[in-house]
Amino acid sequence: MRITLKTFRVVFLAALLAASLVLLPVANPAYAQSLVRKDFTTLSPSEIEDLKQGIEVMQSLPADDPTSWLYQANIHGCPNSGDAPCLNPGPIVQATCQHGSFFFLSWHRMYLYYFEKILGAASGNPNFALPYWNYTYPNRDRRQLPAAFREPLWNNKPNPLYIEERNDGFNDGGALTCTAVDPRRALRETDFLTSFNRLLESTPHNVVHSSIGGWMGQVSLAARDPIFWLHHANIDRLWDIWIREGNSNPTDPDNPEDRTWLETEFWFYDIDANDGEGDFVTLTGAEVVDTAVQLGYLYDSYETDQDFASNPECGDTTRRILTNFRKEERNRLSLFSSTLVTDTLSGSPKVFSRPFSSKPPFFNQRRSNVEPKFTLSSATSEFLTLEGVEYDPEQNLFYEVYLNLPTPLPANLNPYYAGNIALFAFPQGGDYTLNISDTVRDEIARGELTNPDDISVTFVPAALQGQTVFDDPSSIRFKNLRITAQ
Ligand SMILES: [Cu+2]
Repeated sequence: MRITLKTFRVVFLAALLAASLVLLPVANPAYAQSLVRKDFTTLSPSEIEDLKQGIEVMQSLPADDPTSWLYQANIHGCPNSGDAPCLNPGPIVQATCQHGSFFFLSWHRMYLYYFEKILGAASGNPNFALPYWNYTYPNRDRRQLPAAFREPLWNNKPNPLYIEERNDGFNDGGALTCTAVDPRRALRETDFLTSFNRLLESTPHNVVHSSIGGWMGQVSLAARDPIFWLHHANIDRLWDIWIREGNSNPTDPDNPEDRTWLETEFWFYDIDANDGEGDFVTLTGAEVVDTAVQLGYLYDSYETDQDFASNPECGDTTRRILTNFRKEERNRLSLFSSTLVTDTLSGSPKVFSRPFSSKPPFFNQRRSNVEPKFTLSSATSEFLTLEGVEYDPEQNLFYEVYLNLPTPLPANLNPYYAGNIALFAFPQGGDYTLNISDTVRDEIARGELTNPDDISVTFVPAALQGQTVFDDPSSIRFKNLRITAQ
């Protein structure tokens, strides 16, 4: 059975009672009735049929029906113009997705919860649960779009899982890069509001959106691609993995930020509300912290394979891009003034370094707030900021960021990797900041970084494993590049 809002408090109380008596979660009655969201690759053929069936039914409904595919997608975002404008200008749930805020994880959990009920009802399977795309693996086959999403036809008609607009390559079996899916940086953070939520939103979340591209690369259309929902189920699962590793969500109602996270209400459409008639309802963060007890679902696995170093393919694409670039493109880089950089990242690597050296075309970047003696204490953080970022709304690639890459290139680039720049739902004109402290600290410890003025930054475009040429690259423009210590 599903837990509806009506039964939720009863179930919650029952679970509290049970939890006080029983230590094993499997013995908890609330767990026993949970739906289990499965890894898509483990679904049976009939479960895949149910998924396709449900999507097809939702897609057949008119866009002003709150249970239709377009209405549900428009809750995330909808285009303001063009041939597919916002079709449901309802006052409450249009284009309300939360990104770049500490509601990112909780809002998307609520969104998936109500969507899963609608899709389940449309599928005809009373035990339907939303599957997840488990791409957080070093193995290439896990990083491919599942085969069922790549076949244009299903029973001699269009396959609802197939979206032609995706980046070239993914529908042909191309794979996400290891840097796109690696959740380790996010998972090792310990504070939900200030770091974990934000880092998980960046990688893998934003990076997977930008890599898949097409509809997935744009907030206004992303949820129209069925892989969106499986991608977000995996992000939701990673949140629970982090909890199971001993971390905790905001809990303190006396702390204003915690209270805002716990108590802010968001609107959705619940098919079970109003005695099954369906109605608009609200949920808060406090009501979605325990998926089994409060929402009635679990995941089939809470593990990730994080041994990315064991796959020699990880990092290989970046090496090939940089090797070609260093040989052939070196002289094509522009030279910038020392006080203001206005530059565009667009489909080829860029290196910025200081001080200006005799090796053209490197760039002399003023650096502020640097401590006179170059150490980075544990209390100090180093940030790389792209100021005044503007970008094509339809992103189809992201950038890996490396610090102080040596020449010639080392076999292993990982020690120089500082993170990703992926723009999805990022405010136009805003400052994009990356915490590079860990990489800087490691390079100091290895004796490779001895002078703060010697930092160089390399941006390497990426989308698909093995892709070294970017034919119609989306661009990112910024007004200045800064590195600061705080
Ligand atoms: Cu998303």
